[in-house]
Amino acid sequence: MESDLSQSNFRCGAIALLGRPNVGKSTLMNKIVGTKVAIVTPKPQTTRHRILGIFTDEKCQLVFVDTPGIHKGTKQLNRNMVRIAYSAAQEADVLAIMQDVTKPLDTGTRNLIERFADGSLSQPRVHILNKVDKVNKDSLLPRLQQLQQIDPGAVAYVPVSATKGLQVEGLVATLTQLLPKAEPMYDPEWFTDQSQRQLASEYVREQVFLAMHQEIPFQTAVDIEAFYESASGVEIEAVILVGHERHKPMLIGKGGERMKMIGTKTRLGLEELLGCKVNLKVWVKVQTDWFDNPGQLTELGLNG
Ligand SMILES: Nc1nc2c(ncn2[C@@H]2O[C@H](COP(=O)(O)OP(=O)(O)OP(=O)(O)O)[C@@H](O)[C@H]2O)c(=O)[nH]1
Ligand SMILES: [Mg+2]
Repeated sequence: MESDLSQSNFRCGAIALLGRPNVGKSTLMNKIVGTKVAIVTPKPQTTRHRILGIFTDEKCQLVFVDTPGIHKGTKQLNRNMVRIAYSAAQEADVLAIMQDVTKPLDTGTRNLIERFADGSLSQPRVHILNKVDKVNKDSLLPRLQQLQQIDPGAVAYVPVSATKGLQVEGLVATLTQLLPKAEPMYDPEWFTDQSQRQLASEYVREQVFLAMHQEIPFQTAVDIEAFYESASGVEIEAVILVGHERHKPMLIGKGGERMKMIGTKTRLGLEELLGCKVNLKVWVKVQTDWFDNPGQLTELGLNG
């Protein structure tokens, strides 16, 4: 591969994955990269950071920039998340705008597309219609026509299934052609820019999102207080921050059962990711309204 990487036809660039929450941006990035670099849950607003997922082969290096779903929110955290998405779009070489075809093309999605298609950003736009495994093929044609009317200037409209991998190879080929001819930006062995510590924090948060309901996940953050290698593997100490006193017992569960489950599932996921034994300790701490406190958001790396 090394000799091929230095060929002048090699393409490399950044592709911003943009869209409403829950459309499958992180799922698609993980599928292409081949590793869970971004957490995925059935709940909206799962992604809070800008996360890189790097795919390299002999012809190209695609640097995906996964972003938080674009949504309306009054809390400082939500405003920061949306700002992260728009600034990732400005810096990318290609805009990949994703939607969920199992849901009608609603006003929020339409506004989002119009905002990117209004000429203020000059990069090529590719529309990705995700979750085609869940819909009848006949419903796709009217959807594509509707989309072409809203954004006739896009270079491609690609139906895919991120979970099943349908049309994903074709999408990668389309995106590659839109990237500049350039040398790789990252070591071909790398698949993300996140540290193992950041990944550990996200893996804990994923389990909190999966285990909890209503507003609790959205008002929860994870801080890794210690992460170090030991003779037996990796030692991790994580603190789950909850925004309200009443959330703490709910997260811990009867006799600590829920925390135990969150800890075990996180540990198993991290052991698979890191390829070694993980010793994980998790605590819960109340930090009132952290999601509206700029200082705390900065400390958690969530300041946008
Ligand atoms: N059936 C089906 N489900 C999918 C597909 N892609 C993603 N999903 C599901 O959609 C849900 C949301 O996926 P995510 O990848 O977290 O979505 P996201 O766009 O990153 O969401 P945010 O981070 O909240 O903006 C998860 O339950 C996924 O399993 C798909 O192709 N088909
Ligand atoms: Mg996501």
